[in-house]
Amino acid sequence: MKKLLFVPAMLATLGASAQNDTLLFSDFNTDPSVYMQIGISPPGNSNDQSWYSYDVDQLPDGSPSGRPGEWFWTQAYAPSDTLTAQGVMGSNSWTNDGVNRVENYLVTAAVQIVDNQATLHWKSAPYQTPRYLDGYKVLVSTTINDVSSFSDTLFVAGEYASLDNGNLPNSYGSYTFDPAATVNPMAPFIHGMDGTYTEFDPTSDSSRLLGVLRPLTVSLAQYAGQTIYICFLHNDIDDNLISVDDVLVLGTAPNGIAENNNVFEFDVYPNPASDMITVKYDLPSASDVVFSIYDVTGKLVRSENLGQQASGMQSQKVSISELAAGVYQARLQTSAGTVNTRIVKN
Ligand SMILES: [Ca+2]
Ligand SMILES: [Ca+2]
Ligand SMILES: [Ca+2]
Repeated sequence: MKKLLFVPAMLATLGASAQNDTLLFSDFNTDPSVYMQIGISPPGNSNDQSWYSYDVDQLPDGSPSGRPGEWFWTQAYAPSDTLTAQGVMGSNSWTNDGVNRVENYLVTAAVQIVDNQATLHWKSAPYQTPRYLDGYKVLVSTTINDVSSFSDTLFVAGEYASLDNGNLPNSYGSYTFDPAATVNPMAPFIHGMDGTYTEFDPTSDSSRLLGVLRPLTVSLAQYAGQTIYICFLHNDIDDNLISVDDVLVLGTAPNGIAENNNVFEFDVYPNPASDMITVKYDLPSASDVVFSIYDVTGKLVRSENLGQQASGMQSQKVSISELAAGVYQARLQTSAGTVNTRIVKN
């Protein structure tokens, strides 16, 4: 009887893992400029392996802080939840312009969606809510990555529009929120309205709570069989800041788990390995290089900044002796793109 129970459990585990490969992941805990073009307009490529952060509105920061016009890497502002936020992408809407919206695009690398099991996960937090709550959208392009190609709306977070009456921190009913910036049939998500993922801010007035990074998920089933780009569009009229963290796409990897479909040579050997591995790669151009290892749930378990490397064939030894036995995805992030390969720890 025990054996009969054991076998189906094994099968269920194997089945689940095939749909939980990490197709895309960034926790922004290390400098994203290794794989992200910051301040550069996405060029309209298909199958582009770079991320892009681009400031369409070009409105200057209205605060004295001199913050960047596009999504920027930061440890400040966003998350009062310091346990989970070692680095996020933040974006500023404080422009003192009551008419024009900021229009800041954070565009992911291309991701190939094999079947209808794929899901997008991320976290977001406003710097302040309900007053000065920033809104944003999650968009998808199924073609190329220029900003005008993001025709699908997956998710909308509403923004602060006005204070109607009263001045109480938890009284969301005292505020109005613009749900979508444009006409959209989707019910808006309002950060903090359900009373969760906020913290009292003792340094601020009573109309402002701090946002805490909140996990969010949407299905990508409609994109089965397509290669897509995902975009976080910060499209808010003059308020404050929003942060995004832990952008993750889970699904079935093309041609089985985490196949090496890379833009340049990337090998790890021996594989399987128990102690030391050699990471070998052929850089098309000089680049900063970050080597990371993720488990099958997409959790980062190891990250090593290998620093600036010359072009050509390079190799580095990395210890994996502390990892538990199992299947992992090894990832190399470079200015030429992000490459992945599957490794097994004995
Ligand atoms: Ca901007
Ligand atoms: Ca982070
Ligand atoms: Ca606003």
